[in-house]
Amino acid sequence: MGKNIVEKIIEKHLISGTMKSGKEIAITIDQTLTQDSTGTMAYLQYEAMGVPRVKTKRSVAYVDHNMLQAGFENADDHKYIQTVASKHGVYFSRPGNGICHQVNLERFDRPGWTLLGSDSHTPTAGGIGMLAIGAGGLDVAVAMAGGPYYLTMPRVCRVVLKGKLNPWVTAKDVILEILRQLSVKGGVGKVLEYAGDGVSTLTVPERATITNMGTELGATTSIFPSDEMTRAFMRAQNREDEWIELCADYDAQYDEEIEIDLSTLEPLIAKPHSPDNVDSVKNVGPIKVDQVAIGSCTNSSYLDLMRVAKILKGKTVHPDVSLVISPGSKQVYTMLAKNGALADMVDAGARVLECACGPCIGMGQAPATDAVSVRTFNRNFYGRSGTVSAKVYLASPEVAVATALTGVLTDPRILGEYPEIDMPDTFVVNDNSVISPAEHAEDVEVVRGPNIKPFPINEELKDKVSGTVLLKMEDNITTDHIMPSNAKLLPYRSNIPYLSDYCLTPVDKGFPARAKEAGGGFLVAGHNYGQGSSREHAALVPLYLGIKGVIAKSFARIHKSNLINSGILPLVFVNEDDYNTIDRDDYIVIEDAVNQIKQGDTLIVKNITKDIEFKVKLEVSPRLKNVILAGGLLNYTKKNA
Ligand code: MIC
Ligand code: SF4
Repeated sequence: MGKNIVEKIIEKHLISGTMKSGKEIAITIDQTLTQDSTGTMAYLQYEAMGVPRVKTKRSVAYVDHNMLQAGFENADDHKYIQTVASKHGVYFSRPGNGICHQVNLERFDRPGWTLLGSDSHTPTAGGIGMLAIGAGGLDVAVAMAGGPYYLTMPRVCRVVLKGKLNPWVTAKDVILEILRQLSVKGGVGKVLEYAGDGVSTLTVPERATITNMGTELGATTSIFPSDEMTRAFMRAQNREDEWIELCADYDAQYDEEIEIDLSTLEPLIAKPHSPDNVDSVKNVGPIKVDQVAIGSCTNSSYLDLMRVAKILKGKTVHPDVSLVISPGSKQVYTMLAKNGALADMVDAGARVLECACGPCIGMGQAPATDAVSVRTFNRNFYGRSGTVSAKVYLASPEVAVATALTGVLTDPRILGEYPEIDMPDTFVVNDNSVISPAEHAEDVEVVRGPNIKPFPINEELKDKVSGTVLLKMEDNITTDHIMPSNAKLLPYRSNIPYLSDYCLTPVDKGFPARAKEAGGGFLVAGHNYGQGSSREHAALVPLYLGIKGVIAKSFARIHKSNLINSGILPLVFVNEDDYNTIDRDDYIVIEDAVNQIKQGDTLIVKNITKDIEFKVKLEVSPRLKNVILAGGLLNYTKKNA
């Protein structure tokens, strides 16, 4: 029987387990990437493992998130990452070199290889045919130390792309359409593998836009075949020698299939506050827009920004709109500068920022009170822009730039002829902002500023786990709710005690104080708890606050594994109706927890306040049970070393 692309790559990297969906497997990791807002924690954890030099084929540490240096904190973190990377064999991509996913796509991603990144948008590399997965920093630290990555063998969903996109309709509209169909939890436990005659009409950066935002489906990852288009992109990046052909066998099997006819799509937009709240630009209509932001790892490629520049050329941004543009990488920025496109943007009145995540993670450019912001990014979660009353919409660069010119949400098809941009035969290649690691570790002293504080480590699980329900939440709580990130908080990513005062405050401002007073307890939530980012802080900070377990209707993949790595119980209601019987301030107890976990997958929870019992499931592999019993992955690893 033939194989699909996912099976082909996993088979080559399989260390243990069988490739049966739902079963735990372990794979080797060829490459890792970290970025600075998750990286400090990842390298502190790596150091705690005591492995002198990374064992991957390539590991890269990026600095792209915490770029505003309003105080010493971010600069300190950059210095720590640069020195710790150098000491342990990790390449360092300097601030200014670009957003990790864009740079990795240009310079390092390889078809057929595996990549583990401490950022949820690591699947961007699927655009080149790499099996690329986002994970918590600790998982990435383990991979750098040469350990396998454990995951649940995903179901593979074949996404058949038919036909060709019409002018002004883009890759962003493809993924928005898929989000409209499948929702933000429709991809959980799955990999989306693209196929069909429409694939060959999409360039690698366009494919990468689709795989990037596949993260918003909750998917493990997304992947495209590696074909002649991939080869042309890699040739233009001066690395054709790293290209291999990769496609599914003609008789490959899939767990499910969806079909998208590219020629029927139109410009789409995700409305506040969820990437799956999708409608057509036409239906939403000409609402007044205050801010337009173009960039992020979803839409900041050379092709995207060249089209934007061409549309802006000789025109003026609407007086009521602030247009900000952040190029994705130094390569993109240099090319725009050299060919004059940068001048066209600046001349039209755009505010061009440095190449970094910037406004996507609330690092500056927070919109005005109640403002409408149209962004080419991948997330519009509540409060993420830095302004809680802002209404953030997600769309293609074409919709964004048309809107910046008119001042109202605009279907770009009114702009006339579509500016076709050809893929360059050669990109400007200059890797001088990627610093190679030191040859001799002893030459490097790791620099640790005062902002770097120790991180909390759990204890072995107790027999009796009890506490108060400190907060009851709805469906789709994001990591931006659990551990908000913005210009004021991102500088404290290495300082868990400081962050703890902001945990879950977008849901309930009183939560941190209540948790501290109670000395910890439980959280209760609806479906898809913890969707979004890979930030471990969304588990480490609750751990610091004494959270012992989260009881939810379902969990998002990366967050669930971060909870387990921290030794926090991720429990799922066996009967969803029990969610309705439990309230904030109820006192709950799990008796004989250790034995209950050892003996089965179901645990009895007693609600003492209501004098009732209900059942919860601990849906984890036997290995992960031991991680939980040990009080988290670091303890487990030490115990088994
Ligand atoms: C994000 O887009 O939410 C981030 C910021 O890149 C996060 C990582 C982080 O929180 O540091 C992610 O996507 O994993
Ligand atoms: Fe950076 Fe935004 Fe991409 Fe996250 S989603 S990596 S914050 S650009």
